Amino acid sequence: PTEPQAETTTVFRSTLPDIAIPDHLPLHDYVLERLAERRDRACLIDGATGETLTFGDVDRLSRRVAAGMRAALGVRSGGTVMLLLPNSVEFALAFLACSRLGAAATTANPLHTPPEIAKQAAASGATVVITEPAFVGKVRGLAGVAVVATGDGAEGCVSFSDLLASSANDDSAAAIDVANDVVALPYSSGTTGLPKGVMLSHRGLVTSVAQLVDGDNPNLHFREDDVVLCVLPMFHVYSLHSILLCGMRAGAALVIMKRFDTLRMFELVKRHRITIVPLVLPIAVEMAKSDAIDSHDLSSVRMVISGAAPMGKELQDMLRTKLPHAVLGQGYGMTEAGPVLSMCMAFAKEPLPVKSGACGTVVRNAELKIIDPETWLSLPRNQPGEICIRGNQLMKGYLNNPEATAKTIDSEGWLHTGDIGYVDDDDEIFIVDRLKELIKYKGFQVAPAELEAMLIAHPSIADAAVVPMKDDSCGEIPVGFVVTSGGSEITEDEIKQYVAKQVVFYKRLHKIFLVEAIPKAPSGKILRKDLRAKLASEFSN
Ligand code: 4UV
Repeated sequence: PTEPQAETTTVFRSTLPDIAIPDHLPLHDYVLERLAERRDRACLIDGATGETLTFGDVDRLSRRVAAGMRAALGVRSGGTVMLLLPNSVEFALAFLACSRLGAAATTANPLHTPPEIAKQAAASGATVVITEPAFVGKVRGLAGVAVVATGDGAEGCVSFSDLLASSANDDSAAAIDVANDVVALPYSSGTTGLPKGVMLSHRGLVTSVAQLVDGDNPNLHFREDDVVLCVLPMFHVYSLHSILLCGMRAGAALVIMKRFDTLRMFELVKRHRITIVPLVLPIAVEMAKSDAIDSHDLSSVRMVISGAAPMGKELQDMLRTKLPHAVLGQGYGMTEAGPVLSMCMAFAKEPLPVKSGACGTVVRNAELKIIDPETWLSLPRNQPGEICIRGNQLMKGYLNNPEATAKTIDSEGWLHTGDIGYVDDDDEIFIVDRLKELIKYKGFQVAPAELEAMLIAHPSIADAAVVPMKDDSCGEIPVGFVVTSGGSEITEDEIKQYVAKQVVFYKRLHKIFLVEAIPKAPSGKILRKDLRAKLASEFSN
């Protein structure tokens, strides 16, 4: 009985059969495949104005934007365009336009600071940035980059309305190599280090969308008569994929909200009879705690999806009592995984019962395994280990970083997520811990390496480490351990300010602990587990 179980790999698969995926189609053709029968149906609804674009409008206007970008800005197959936009109709049109041109859209949060934007623009090789007039000041100085501003435009910029009015010919449609051409280039730090460009190909995204919404019994059953709330930011892969692309493929209408506001959201649900609400933990917390939830008619909501960060059983149960008409469940995604690894089976056309706290069952046309992080040996059901996934939906790799790619996707094609979880007797996945350094603040990524480099660059700081601290409303908050240089009198507040000035709001350090030394392994690697344990015991409250 001491026999090693080496050669046997326990591979978990969806409980649904595999499906045929039309992965020969470029992404835009795939999501608009049934255009002819949906031309007059609502596709994008601007939540603020009620203005509605039909599928026909979206098709026509995205062609114009593509033609305009080609003619006025020289965007070609293989090029890169940065979308620095809040949720908007323009985001959707520009994304589809890039797809049509065979160009990659690299998405970024418009609240990023100018240095953060400049870094991504340069690393991604973007030659065009599309943004709102309010953010033009952040990108004016970028060398070799043309700026497009939405609305009436801004001085020195190409205006988005001019692209929309383009009469340029679009019959020069790009020949797209679906397996190789990158259509989306979101940035993610993955399991370690600094943010990197994640190359998602046409084939990868088509596969991932199909895994959710295609087939006779879709895992995520979006219908043509569904109205999906789009409040999660489209620049993050969760919303881009599971709201915009899945919604369009299924023929549902999207109600676009620029920024989250509980009351406004309840009003929009009522006005548009919204049926599907994808959210992240902090929105779920706000909803569940809001007194207004009881005085608004939310009975149209039939599905509430939570993802991007853990949602505990308690919150899930609380939300369930507030929204008795809705099915509640989780999706589990990771940018590099294409992005979706698993989805709640209660969302299927033929739903299955699920447990609170589970984050779904592995998607179809994919393989998932759980391994011992030390030995890489595969583990059986109910034993926690590192979650690995394999399939055509995975990223092609990190842009210009084969070394980081090889550390994430092994030679057998398995992507190592850095998440610790197990698969139970009913094939449901539970995430219990994170092996990787990544911090998730309200579902947003915070890369410790980025903040550590910034801290160490300060003349009064000798060493630093950044780790997550549990937080009820944000999920996790980044906190820093800092060793000051000899004789320095720098205060915790000064350190916090120094970082806050350079980064977007969600990367700010919430607490600083001045310490004598940062615990490190002989290799020099920060012992993050020790610091997390220290936080949990000594520094809590
Ligand atoms: O790379 P990323 O920022 O990616 C995401 C994507 C989430 C999605 C995408 C499509 C969906 O339909 C959906 O439901 C969710 O978050 O961060 C990846 C890491 O976030 C943690 C985990 O550590 C990933 O490696 N994470 C994501 N989803 C969950 C989660 C979850 N449901 N429970 C716990 N942790």
